[in-house]
Amino acid sequence: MSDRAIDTLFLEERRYPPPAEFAAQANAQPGIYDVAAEEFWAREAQERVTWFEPFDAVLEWELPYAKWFTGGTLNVCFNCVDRHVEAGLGDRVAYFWEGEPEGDRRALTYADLQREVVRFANALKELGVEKGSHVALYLGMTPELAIAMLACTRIGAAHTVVFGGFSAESLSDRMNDFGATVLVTQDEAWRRGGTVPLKRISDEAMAAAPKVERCLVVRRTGGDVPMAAGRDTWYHELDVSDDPSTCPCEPMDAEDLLFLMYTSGTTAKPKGIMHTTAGYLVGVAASHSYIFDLKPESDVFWCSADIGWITGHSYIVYGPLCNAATSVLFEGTPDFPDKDRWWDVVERYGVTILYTAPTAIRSHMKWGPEYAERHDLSSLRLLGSVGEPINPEAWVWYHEHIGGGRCPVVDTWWQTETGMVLITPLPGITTLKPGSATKPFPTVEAGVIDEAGNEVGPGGGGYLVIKSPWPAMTRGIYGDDARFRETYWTRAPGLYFAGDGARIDRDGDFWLLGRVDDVMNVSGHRISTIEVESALVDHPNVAEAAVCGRADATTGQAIVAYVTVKGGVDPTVELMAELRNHVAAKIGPIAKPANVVFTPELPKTRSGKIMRRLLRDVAENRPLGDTTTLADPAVVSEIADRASEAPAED
Ligand code: 7RM
Repeated sequence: MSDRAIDTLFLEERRYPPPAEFAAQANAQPGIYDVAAEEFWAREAQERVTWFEPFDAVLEWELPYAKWFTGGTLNVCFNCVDRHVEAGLGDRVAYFWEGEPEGDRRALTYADLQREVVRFANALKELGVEKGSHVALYLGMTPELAIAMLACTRIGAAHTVVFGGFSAESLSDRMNDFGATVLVTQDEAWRRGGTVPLKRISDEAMAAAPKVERCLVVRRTGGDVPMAAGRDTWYHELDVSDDPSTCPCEPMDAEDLLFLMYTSGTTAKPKGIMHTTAGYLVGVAASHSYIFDLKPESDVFWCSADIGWITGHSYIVYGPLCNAATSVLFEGTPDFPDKDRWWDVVERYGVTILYTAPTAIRSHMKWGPEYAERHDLSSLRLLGSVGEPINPEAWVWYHEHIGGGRCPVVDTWWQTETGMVLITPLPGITTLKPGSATKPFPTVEAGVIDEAGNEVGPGGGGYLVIKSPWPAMTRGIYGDDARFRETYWTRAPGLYFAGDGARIDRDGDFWLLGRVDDVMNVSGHRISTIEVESALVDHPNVAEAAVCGRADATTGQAIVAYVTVKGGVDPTVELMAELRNHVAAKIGPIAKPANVVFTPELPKTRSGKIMRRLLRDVAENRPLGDTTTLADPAVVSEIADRASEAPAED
């Protein structure tokens, strides 16, 4: 491809070099990219983690399974809690917890956290949990969720956290696959002023999970819940000690199982992604420190994800606590009781680093900047994004309206399977481009390959692969070696296949194009759903857009755009035509949507990813498949009604 042809693929020309003051004080300095992988990670492992026994080897790599820091022993809870108290940091706040009901808030110092974790670990021991036990955790965003995770790691039990929005069937499926013997839950969770009956759902799940013998119930709302004698125990009724000497931290092998996180793949059965002790901890702590430029003594870090997802595990619990950070833990939602709730939280706690998702940013864009303007956000110094490709317009809005134009934005690409961020800017080093996750993290080798497995040059689209192991990489799918090899390691021999499309530009910066099944093929041209979505969101009347391809006899696929307009805008036929032309003007006539469907909401999973499979079903008039993972299943039938009314255009 000619240089000019390449450049026309990358329409985004805005550049944000690192501010000089930020660069001067940054944790990551340019030489960080020059260190060899094993040297880099050996140093990180020695400096960030306290070992009971030192490791013998940095890496043993037997594709597709890596072992890191073999021979070493350590304890995750000791590293995240006890050693900070021993180092005199007991008075530092670990979590500012903001409950959903206003005024319901708690600050937990590291000393508080140590006492709470010891008490919880002793409670788990009362219920028979021991080293090697498998414990399921089904709680909302309360301190007790983090405390329960740490309590498991303290005594050497492995956990799986099931997101509190999942159904009884999802919970029992996961508990059965994991072989959990103990479930920790809470009476109810608060949700937008109402309650979610977690214990009742747990009862239904336990009825279908015969291996679960005991259930520990944390009181949150005080709602009335039935307790099964012999099986269920109220946490607050157990009389157990919170003295650390009653519950020492169990020495664990570097490669002992730390947790499973279930994630959906292309089949109905979710995969239990395994993460182990040392590599995961070192990976999340190092990446958290460099990517978010964490200064533990002065920063207040807020990752708005739910702990029930990998983002919460790595960047609310394990990474920040290992680094002795102060974090915000928020139970509520962005628009309850009003749309400025987040900005109230930022102002109240003086949040300096905010890490959130494009879907949340687009909601705030839709509501308008006036909610943020009601609050003093001047404490912020760095912003992050994760979960989906971020549309350049959303990036720029975030940078301007939330970051006041002064905060670098780190767009971090990673997955449940990668455990830690793998493609990201380093603030203070990287020149930012809205919409690009920019460069592989130090020591990470990423590339883009074509169908035949050959490396694609600058500008070419292809499959994102990772070429060498990294410490926090998954150690496989629990109980399913064949599926692990098949899903991630067969596309190209020896390379980790992420399932995402990507392009690399002439500067070596990565542009993520969405899941590979989100790549459309229109008349032989590969067009990513995200490219068209970004063009639509670039239009002043558009709040949010989701795009999919539908089968077309002539062109292979035709583009269907589902669009949510901003408040006060009329979704007229004229606007439809205008949007189609806008996309054509931004990207080229080839990307012009064949249909535009206006809809008040887009169908999203509970973690905020747009469910394109459902949009395709609607676009192709298929019966709607499984909608149970949607945050709001009613949205999709409403969209189907509107789509059937929408005129198709040529
Ligand atoms: C952390 C997380 C993983 C999938 C991944 C991508 C998408 C995540 C970005 C992104 C573009 C990003 N884990 N994804 N981050 N796409 N830019 N910065 O989300 O397992 O739940 O999802 O999310 O498709 O494969 S996850």
